[in-house]
Amino acid sequence: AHDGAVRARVDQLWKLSSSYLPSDVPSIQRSLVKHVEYTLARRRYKFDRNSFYQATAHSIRDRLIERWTDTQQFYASRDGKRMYYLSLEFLVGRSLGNAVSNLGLRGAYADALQQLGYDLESIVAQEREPALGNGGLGRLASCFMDTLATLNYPAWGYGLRYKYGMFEQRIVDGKQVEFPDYWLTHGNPWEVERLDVKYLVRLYGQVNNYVDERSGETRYRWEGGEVVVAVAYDTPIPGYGTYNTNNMRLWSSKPSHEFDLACFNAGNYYGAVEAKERCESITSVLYPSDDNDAGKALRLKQQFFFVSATLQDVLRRYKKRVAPGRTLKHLPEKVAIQLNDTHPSISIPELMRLLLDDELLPWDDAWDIARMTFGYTNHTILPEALEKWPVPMLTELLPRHMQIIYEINHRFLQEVDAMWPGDTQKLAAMSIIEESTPKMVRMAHLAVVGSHVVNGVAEIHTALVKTRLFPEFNEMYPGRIKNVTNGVTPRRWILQANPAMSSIFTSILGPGWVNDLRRLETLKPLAREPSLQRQWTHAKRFNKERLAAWIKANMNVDLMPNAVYDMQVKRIHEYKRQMLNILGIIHRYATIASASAEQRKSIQPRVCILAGKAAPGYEIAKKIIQLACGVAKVINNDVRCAGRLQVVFIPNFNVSLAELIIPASDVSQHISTAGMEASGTGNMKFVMNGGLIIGTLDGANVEIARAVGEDDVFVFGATADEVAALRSSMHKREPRIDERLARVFRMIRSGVFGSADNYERLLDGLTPSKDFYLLCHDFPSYLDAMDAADAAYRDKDEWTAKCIKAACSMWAFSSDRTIREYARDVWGMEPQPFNPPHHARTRA
Ligand code: T68
Repeated sequence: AHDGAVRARVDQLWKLSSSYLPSDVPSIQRSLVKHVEYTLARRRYKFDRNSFYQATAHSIRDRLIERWTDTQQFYASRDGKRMYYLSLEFLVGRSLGNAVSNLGLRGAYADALQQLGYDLESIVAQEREPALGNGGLGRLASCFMDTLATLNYPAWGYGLRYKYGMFEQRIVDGKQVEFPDYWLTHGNPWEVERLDVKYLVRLYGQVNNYVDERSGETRYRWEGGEVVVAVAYDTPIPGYGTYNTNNMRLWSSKPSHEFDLACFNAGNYYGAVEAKERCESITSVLYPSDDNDAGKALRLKQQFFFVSATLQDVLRRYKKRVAPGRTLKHLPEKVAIQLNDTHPSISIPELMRLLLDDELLPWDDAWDIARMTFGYTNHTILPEALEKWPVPMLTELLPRHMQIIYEINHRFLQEVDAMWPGDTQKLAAMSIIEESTPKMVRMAHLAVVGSHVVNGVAEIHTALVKTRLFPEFNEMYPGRIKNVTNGVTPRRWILQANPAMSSIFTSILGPGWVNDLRRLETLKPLAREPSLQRQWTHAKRFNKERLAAWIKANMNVDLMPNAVYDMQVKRIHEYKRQMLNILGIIHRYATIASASAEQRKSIQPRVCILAGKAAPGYEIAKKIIQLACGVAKVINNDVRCAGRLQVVFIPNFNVSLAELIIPASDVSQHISTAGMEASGTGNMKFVMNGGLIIGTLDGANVEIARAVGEDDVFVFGATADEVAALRSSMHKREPRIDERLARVFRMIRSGVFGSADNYERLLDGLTPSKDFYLLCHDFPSYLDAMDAADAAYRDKDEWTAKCIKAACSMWAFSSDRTIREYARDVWGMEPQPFNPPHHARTRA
């Protein structure tokens, strides 16, 4: 507590410094030069591009920090409800371009840099993106962070600061090879290390009990074991067109001091060093698997370490704000915690432990608080991706949590029995504990029981969650399972990724469309106007050339500019069916190869682009990449394909590449076996950027088709219900397959794309009686959909009109719509717009 005189002096100093940093061009330039000299300690006139990136980042960071600290102080003073988004992954992408754009300083920084000999875009491209996520789930978390700030919601993201993010993928001899991603090599100007914000996290140890003298009840204490320290690293998250700046807090593990000393005192030097390494290893690496590596002890440690530090931090903040009569019972009025999949679901027993053992609350009170605080988002119904932890592992690492889980389950099963007396099948199906050897804890069941809302991420997905994944839970807790369809932020995925298209929107509508995507609807009646069509076609051409230039520079392939750009970029998975795409490409190749030179002229030129990482242990997915590369090599070197067909597998797909690739697409493929892709978010990004989709009736495709009109989405394949029926009759399927597909198989088997031995396992899974992903079944209708797309593309004006109408129908897939729904239906939270005192505002 400062005395009044000190406060007054600080106020005075702050006012003297004329409030927020000025952002006119000369002031920005002064700040750049100052950062080169003082922050980077470089010679004043010796600027290289990377120093300039660093200096620009620091200059922007200063402008973020003042808004950020003031926003946080404002939230604290308002004492409204806050939301904490708990995610083991955040795929933030590059920050510099996002920050200049969200702060409305793109023009000023571009001018400032230009006069100093640099182009803003090339400076922005210097940044190495942190890859702290696998795919859609991690990117969704970052889209949500952008929207939460933009819509002025008081929300924080919590996650882990992995030293090694998602591996770097290189293609060596036509195969994926993984390289470590040490993304911190050149430092990270966006984070602030908070050495003073740290918590102790316990692992292992034992549970002791004692009798509480006041109440006479038996109480429990978790003691002993190892203690690790969690240190906070904070990153400001600016909103677009608002002063609100939120926080993303990532934890890093460090050894605890006491622990080291204990070992040293015992004279065990090597033991101390080893223990230190073990502590630091907790946050060393992101698990690069987007289903899940069941039973990896380090992954469970990561999850608990994350949750324990986060809940301590959340409770400390809650308790700091004393209001008359407020107790922990009121926690759910002030705090909402959203669990991004089950990965942080050990939060539920951890919050129970804190309330029971530290706060000494009765069980029922603790349970009501926990349940009303948590919401759980499910991102998959695939059985292999549902997290389960072996009871022996949990018991050893988190003995008190295991006890609490048993107690939760005991009480829950009593409820089940009351609802369905004597129904042992129901008990077995719903139990949080699976009675296998060893027994397993079903984290999804724990999350459903311990949350007040469970949500799926697209309508069809939520329907399947209700009917197939949790039917009994849905019956027992009617209304608890809700749908909140995913969305993506138009700031990154339209405004930043596609300046060419954005400037068309802004020139007609003004800048307001960026946070009110509904305004694009007014352009739909203009879709056939020649002047709009001309601008649109130019923008698409510009984006194709931008991508082609990158591919030329990085892969030395010359792409045809006048072709259909057809893309499938996402994690490699059997259910996503990149294989179906490749089989289709081979079929197209066969058609071209067997055509006469004259016939070939009438074939629509096409550039097929694939990209995506395979989990390092997922052999089939790696083979799919190998086949894609093999096919690309053959087709690109076959003169018969010249001017007709090219195939490129772009290595190391990440957020930055997505921003380059997506705006260049004419069509993209979202072709998962129906019922298997929870939502997909790439599908939304492609349509927003003026591409049409070829897809199955799966995930958000269904809703996109409804929004843009069924005629403008090329739909094919079995529906989710048909898939279920087809699978159950699989064993009696005839072995006959489509003749065109048989020809494709023969080509692969004859070694056209490299030794057939490489692909035997791939093809083996594709006989009709084993074809779990239904490639054989869907292949003919897939080709029909591709033909329909080709035919539609021939009428250029009509195609352009379709693209304009589709892109301008996408408002519901903005994460702004998604977050408003969560705020209303799950979090019960209101926006808290922060406006700095008038004298503090920047005049640009
Ligand atoms: C994706 N899930 C869904 N998981 O597949 C996609 N999993 O349909 C959906 O659009 C997206 O989530 C957002 O809802 C994932 O990306 C993972 O990355 C993952 C990571 C670790 C463990 C399990």
